[in-house]
Amino acid sequence: MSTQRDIKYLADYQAPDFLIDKVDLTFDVGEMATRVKSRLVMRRKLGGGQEGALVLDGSARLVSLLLDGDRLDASRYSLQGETLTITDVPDSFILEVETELEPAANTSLMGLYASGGNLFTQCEPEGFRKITYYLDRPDVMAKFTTTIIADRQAYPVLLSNGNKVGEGTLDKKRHWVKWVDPYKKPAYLFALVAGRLSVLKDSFTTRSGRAVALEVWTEPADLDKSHYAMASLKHAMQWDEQRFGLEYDLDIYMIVAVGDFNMGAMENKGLNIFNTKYVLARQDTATDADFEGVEAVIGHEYFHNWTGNRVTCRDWFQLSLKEGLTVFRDQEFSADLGSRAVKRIEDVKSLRALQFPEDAGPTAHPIRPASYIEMNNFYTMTVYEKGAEVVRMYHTLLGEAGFQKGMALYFKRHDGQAVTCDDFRAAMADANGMDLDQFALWYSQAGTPVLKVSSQYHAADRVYSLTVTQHTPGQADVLPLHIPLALGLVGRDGQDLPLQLEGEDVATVGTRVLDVKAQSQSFRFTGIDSEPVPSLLRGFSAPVKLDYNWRDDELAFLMANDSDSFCRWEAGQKLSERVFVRLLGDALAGRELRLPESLVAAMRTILTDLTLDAAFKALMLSLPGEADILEMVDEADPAHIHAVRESVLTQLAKSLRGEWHETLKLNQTRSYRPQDAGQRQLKNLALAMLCRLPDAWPVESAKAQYLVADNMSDQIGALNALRDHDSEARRECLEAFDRQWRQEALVMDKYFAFIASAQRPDTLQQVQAALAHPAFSLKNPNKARSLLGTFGRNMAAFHASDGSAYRFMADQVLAVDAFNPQVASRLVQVFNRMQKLEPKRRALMRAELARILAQPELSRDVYEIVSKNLDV
Ligand code: B3K
Ligand code: ZN
Repeated sequence: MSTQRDIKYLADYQAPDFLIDKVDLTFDVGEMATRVKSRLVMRRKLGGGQEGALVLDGSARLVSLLLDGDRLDASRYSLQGETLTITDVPDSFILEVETELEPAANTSLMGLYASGGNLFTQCEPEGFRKITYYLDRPDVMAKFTTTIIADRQAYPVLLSNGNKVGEGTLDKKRHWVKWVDPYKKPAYLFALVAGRLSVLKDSFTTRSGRAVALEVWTEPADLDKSHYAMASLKHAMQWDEQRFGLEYDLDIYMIVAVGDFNMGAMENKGLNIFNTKYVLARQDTATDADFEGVEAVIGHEYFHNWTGNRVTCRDWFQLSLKEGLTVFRDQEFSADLGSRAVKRIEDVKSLRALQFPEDAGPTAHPIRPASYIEMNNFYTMTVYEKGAEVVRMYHTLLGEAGFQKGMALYFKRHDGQAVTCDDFRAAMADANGMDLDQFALWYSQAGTPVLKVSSQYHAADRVYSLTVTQHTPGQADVLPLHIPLALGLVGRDGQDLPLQLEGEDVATVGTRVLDVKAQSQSFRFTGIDSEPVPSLLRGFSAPVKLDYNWRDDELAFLMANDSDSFCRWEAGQKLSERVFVRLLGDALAGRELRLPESLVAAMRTILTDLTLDAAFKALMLSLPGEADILEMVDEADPAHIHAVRESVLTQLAKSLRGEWHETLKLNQTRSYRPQDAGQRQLKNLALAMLCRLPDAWPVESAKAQYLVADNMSDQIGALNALRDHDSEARRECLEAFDRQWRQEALVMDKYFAFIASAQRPDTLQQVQAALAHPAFSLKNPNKARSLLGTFGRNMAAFHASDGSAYRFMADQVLAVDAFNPQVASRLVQVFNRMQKLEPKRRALMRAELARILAQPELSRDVYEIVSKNLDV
């Protein structure tokens, strides 16, 4: 195996032998050639290997190397792979490194790269080494000064981290700007932007009265779409002061939007770089969900300033230290600003749809992985979203006040340091005098635990007992976890019963949290006069699967009565899951697919309930997705899953046509107001359901809505209702959409996602044709994700029984891997659920994966994923 495939292990961690006190960078930028001079003030760490050589990370073209002013000739250093070794260095010294880069040729979008004629950096996790030679690891923190020199016309705007301390002209054509970041930081937080950009300016006064300049930079044509991002930033700054007591620490906070970006955004100190998708939003170009995404990601990157930047990770295995915590913070931010109930359900939905499968598949890993080949592959749903659930469990166990005490101790101990997940756990434990030793297992064990609960009611002694057992399928050597189980017992009248465990003096009212710690454990509630319905895992208090055998009528009862909105929603999901499992059996046996009246009745109750909040109602009415259903069965036939779900939807459309129609009428919103998002969602759901009827009028009303829409949610909502049709209306609307939005990159992403998600026999051909659309480019990550990523989630089309779509996707993965391994490595994960499929498709997938693995030039990103899938 080549060194490229080396595996890195957490257990091998060693502190660095050298420190960097100060970094002075000078960039002379140009798209074809950029010269980087780096001056490092370094010293050997006391106690470090006294004689050891200096080993730096880097892959840029090395121009020169000076040690304490002396030029080093080739005999004094060796350059192998990404490692530069300088054999003989004193205990403290100045190292000057000059490198040359070609940003225009950098298609990986890591390091310094060009996009639309402007220059941007992305350094996390290991992109800085593509710029210069350095100790490119998060536990080396240094103070950075950055001078940027550039042609004034081509690059009028020159940005870097920290505060601007000087600028001037060099000659007729060139100018320079100097930035100083007063805070120590690891190299992954370095950023530079150079180009022609426009700015939206504002300011924020912190609670201690400091004025902070706020700037959102975009392409000139996009500036009028930057206002929501600015408003979100101000909300985030205020929220972090109010809820966490955390204040911003520089004089300026900049956000720059770029159209070519590998992920969502990047929290570089004082200079966030964002995918345009999470900055630009205007009512006519962005949906309500897009606006929500902007607010959440702006918040997320801002919150990193404390959880990630001021306190960072010791090594990349600890990534969840900053990501899990920061996702938890952004979730709470959105919950506090919007609807807490809706936000929680949305988060759990996406955890289940995306993280649970990951945790059950070939790439399963604990939130703190023990090893990796390519770190970029570990920016996963597990590290982020399950990591956030783990942080939420501290919150559930300690309460808001206890959690904040833990946070305060964490910052007191570790501000300015690079630390581990254990340090975080210790702060939470010590601040609260709580034993969290067993809780550590959440960081080292993969897989989704199953909590099996059974109940018994003893009428004679008025005792209701619950027995809880835990196990984690698919994982060897797992120990029992510490699981907070929030629950309530609902009485016949629909009210929560007072809860008193045997041996307790007083009863508590409402929800309480049980500490589940053993493999099997019983809880006895006393003073229970009649058998209650248990409401379990309230608020989704732990990232587990709950197994309790409710009767159908009990689920309907919880759906109508549970005081916990998550469990109310969950009861509905459980009911429909049962229906799906039953109907899948029918499909397999060739029986007719008939929807039980109980599900229709439950849906009718929801649809006609005028007291429910619209967004919550839309969630209650949405059924588990095809990917969720895939997880419920083995040897799955995707065609069956698709047919069953479609049939359920169509039957629900028919049986409740009157109710859907009424919903459509009741939720017409006149002119656009942001706060009507829930109504728009409900209306568009009703429209899509009605378009499943054989009638012509819903198609006409979708077209009419399309034509008059004054916002993107309604425009795309109408288009989506027509998505699977073969109507003239669909063709006209789609063409109009293409004409209207051809120049708006983010809106065209919706166009490509639309094509790739259609449930039509010709979807693969349409996707293939779209590759040649003038607005499409495989090189742009947003485009690749919209078209190919969406297509990979299209159950019916992607799993065509002849394997044609698998072959197409494998070809695309290889094409993308040749220029952008990170994007390719995400795309190839559409094959991750191979083991869930029936044998024929599994074999077809395996053959494509084997073909990918046989490519001689495969990136280590794709290699790591594919080899895990093939178990080689
Ligand atoms: N920290 C970055 C992610 C970097 C991903 C590198 N492949 C964004 C975020 O989580 O805020
Ligand atoms: Zn993050």
